Amino acid sequence: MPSPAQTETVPPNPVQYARQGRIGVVTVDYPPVNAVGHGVRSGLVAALDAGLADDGAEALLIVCAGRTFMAGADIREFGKPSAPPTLPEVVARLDAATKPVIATIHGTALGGGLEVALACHVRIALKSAKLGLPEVKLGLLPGAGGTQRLPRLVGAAKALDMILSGDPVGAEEALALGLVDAVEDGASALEAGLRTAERLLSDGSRPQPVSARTDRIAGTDPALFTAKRAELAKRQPHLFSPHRIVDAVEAAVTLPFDEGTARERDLFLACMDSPQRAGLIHAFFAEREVAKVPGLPAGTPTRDIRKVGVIGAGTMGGGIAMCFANAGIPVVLVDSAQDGLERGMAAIRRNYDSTLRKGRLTAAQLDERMALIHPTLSYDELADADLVVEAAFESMEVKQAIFQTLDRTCKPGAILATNTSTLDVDAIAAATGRPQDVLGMHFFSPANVMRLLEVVRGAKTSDTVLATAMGLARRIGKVGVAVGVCYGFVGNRILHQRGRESMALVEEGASPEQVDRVLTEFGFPLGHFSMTDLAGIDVGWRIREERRKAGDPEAQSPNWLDILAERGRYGQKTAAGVYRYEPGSRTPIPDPEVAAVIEEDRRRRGIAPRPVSDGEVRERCLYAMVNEAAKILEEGIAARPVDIDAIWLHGYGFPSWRGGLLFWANREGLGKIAEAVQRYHRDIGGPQWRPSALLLQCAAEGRAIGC
Ligand code: 3H9
Repeated sequence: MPSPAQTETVPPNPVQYARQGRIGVVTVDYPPVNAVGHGVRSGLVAALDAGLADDGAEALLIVCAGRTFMAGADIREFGKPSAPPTLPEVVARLDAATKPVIATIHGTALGGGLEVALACHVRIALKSAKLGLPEVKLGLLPGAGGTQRLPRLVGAAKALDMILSGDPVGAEEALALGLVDAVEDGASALEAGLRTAERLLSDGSRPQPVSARTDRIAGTDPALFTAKRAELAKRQPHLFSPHRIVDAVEAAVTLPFDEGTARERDLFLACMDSPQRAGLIHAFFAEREVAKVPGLPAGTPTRDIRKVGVIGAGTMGGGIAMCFANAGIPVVLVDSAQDGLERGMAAIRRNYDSTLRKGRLTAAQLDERMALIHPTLSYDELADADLVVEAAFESMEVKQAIFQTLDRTCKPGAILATNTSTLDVDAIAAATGRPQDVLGMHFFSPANVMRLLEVVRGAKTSDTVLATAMGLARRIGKVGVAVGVCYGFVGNRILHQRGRESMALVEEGASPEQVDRVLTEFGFPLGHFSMTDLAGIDVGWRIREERRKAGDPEAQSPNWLDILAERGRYGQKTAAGVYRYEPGSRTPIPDPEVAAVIEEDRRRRGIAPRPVSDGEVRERCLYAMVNEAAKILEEGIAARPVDIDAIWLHGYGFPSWRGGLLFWANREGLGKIAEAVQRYHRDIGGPQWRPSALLLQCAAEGRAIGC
């Protein structure tokens, strides 16, 4: 074993050099994730110089302190002038080191962090480590040799898969692929690295730098790149960086290393300049920013959630139960009818079976998760639950009755949450004697898949209850966003405006297909009407019925969607809705029967259809959303623009490369949007086009919303 440390520390932090016996140890310590920012880059060069100049050091070892290896370049520096040394310069120095350099990886080696490891001569991973190049998720490509070195280790096809998906691989898979040289279990990164370094020195072997290897790329079939380009043109036509990734990996197999690296640099800089990079990085930080709720102090006490109840075994309730079971939390699933309960459990089982078939779950995990969900008809079994989420029928009477029962049944301190999407959380809370323990937890369908969770704070919800729900959101892998009480909260309130314009456009002369095409061309995965078919037309129909009963003047006259619902056309689940569907297919097919219903509806309302341009569809759908979002901010229902961005990114498939609704609006130009909103207010009228005061003010002052 090496002798205890003989310290020859090179200041400054965050990278230190110290010798242990004949091994020079370079330690990166830059919390929270050892991002390779300017200080780390300079520190790495200084520590490398120190190690190379240290006659006592025969090999060098790079390890990281804290929870992870370097998790990538420092994203906060992007968009600012890059201070030398750049990351490509750092990795070039490592590659050319005259002593063997070993990297020991724990936690996650991502992006620029993995590129540092790839430039080392030997890579060791702890068994729990994950390795990947996720730059594509930020609109970038690996810009410090990753596109050139990864194919040299794992072959061009696998490298393309990894860089285009951005998903990491585990240590064992990395070993099988040739990405790492060994996997260590039961040792710290430092111990594993020192052991490997000693072994290497004893063997006297001198591993070749990855840049010098060609065995895995020789003979790569050029058809690989043609096929990838065709696939991307079809599957990701909007995205900029994936196409550049294919170019860069192709350069790895067609050009000498130095030329390939220069090509990678050019392509990287082009991605860096693209607006998609700015949008995707905004989306990355938005996801993390929303966890910090303004006015809710960090460290607010939370309650332990060890057991959860879910009321209602329908599609939503079943999906919600799965969310908790997936996180290892036992669930009591309550329904009022035995057959409803059986259908719900069978649907959950089918869902898990399908995940099993896709290889994303093992049979043992499936059994564990099913065993965590306990179906029952009895509310009494909720007596010791720490949290109950009600996902029953969308009716105030039904929900208030359930909350009265929960108030009687659940232990003091249990949190009572409603999954309502439209009803007043305060009115539901008022049915209990503990409104401070009541809040909304609004999941999005399919609840076990969609990452958004609107955490609806009622007038009396306590800080502890809000903080507990926000923490729980993260624990179950959701993006929790705190919102206030209003009809539809944030997401559906904005969706409602888009829906209203989509309907109006069709009434005036557009077709549902045209509206959907404009929205998918903008980057939404589904158009408004395809989404309606997926969610089920009957859901909105029932909500409108409820509103009609409540005397809402806007909901008085049934629209053409209600007529489709009355005919049993509920959407994908009945293979017919706004579109029709072939058995087993989700591809929407325009249906003349629907065109006739729309025609008939126009006649009934005395509307003479007119041609509607794509530009008008785009403006009316999107600008109405922005106007509503600005009103939501004015009213304090959402605290910050970033909350609205995160809600639309994670709940409604807003294209992440556009950053989010308000990030996009700022780029589109608030002046242009405000002018159009005022024009539509004048020409079309209606409360939806009443301009938001905040929007007008920002436009007049030439500033972005939120600045
Ligand atoms: C790149 O490397 C380009 C190169 O190829 C080329 C260069 C020439 N930088 O997610 P968490 C912050 S591109 C700065 O909550 P977790 C994060 O904002 C980069 N900050 O923790 C948060 O801050 P706060 C490629 C970063 O345990 C805190 O760290 N790399 C960075 O759930 C904790 O983060 C990536 O894309 C960063 N790179 O997950 C990896 N990463 O506490 C991006 C994180 O103030 N990172 N922060 O809110 C991740 O995927 C996850 O953060 C990770 C940890 C898995 C590492």
